[in-house]
Amino acid sequence: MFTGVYNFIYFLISLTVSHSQITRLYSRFTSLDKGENGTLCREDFQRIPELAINPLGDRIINTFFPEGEDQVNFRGFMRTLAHFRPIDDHEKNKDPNVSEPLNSRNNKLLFAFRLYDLDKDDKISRDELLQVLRMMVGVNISDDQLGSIADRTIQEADQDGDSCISFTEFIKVNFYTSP
Ligand SMILES: [Ca+2]
Ligand SMILES: [Ca+2]
Repeated sequence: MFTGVYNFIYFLISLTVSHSQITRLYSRFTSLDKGENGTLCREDFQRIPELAINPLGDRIINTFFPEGEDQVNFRGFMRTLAHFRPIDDHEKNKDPNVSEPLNSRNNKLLFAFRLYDLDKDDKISRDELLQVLRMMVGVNISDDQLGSIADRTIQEADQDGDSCISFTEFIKVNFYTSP
């Protein structure tokens, strides 16, 4: 059914948001801003059909909001969208004194990692992985099959034997490859 666990995971991540969706999101900022006060709230995002039907929609929406805040201004909106831009070729020759762009491979990986790491302990546990798998595949795959996908993924990624996937381990297994 799948060519491999990692391809499967990559497939899941690639489903979360496409570039064209983001472009449309960008142009919608002002039309979404029902209060016309220059900020968006969670309900504004939930009106976006692509996010409403996306199993990871709520998690993606949460990434727009700084801890404890329920409004995002245009600057914050753009900052989150920047993670989804294709990686620029100039990145290879970048000046090491300039801070890493948000759409660098590392930052994209970190962004993907955080979609999984719900309790923000910097590790993806089996439960967290299962939650994402379950949201994405819905009822098409049994709990047993999902469990064994999660187990195999963790087994292959886990290098320090804590049965969780750290960000370092996440990078090494190439969960997510930029298009
Ligand atoms: Ca975690
Ligand atoms: Ca580990």
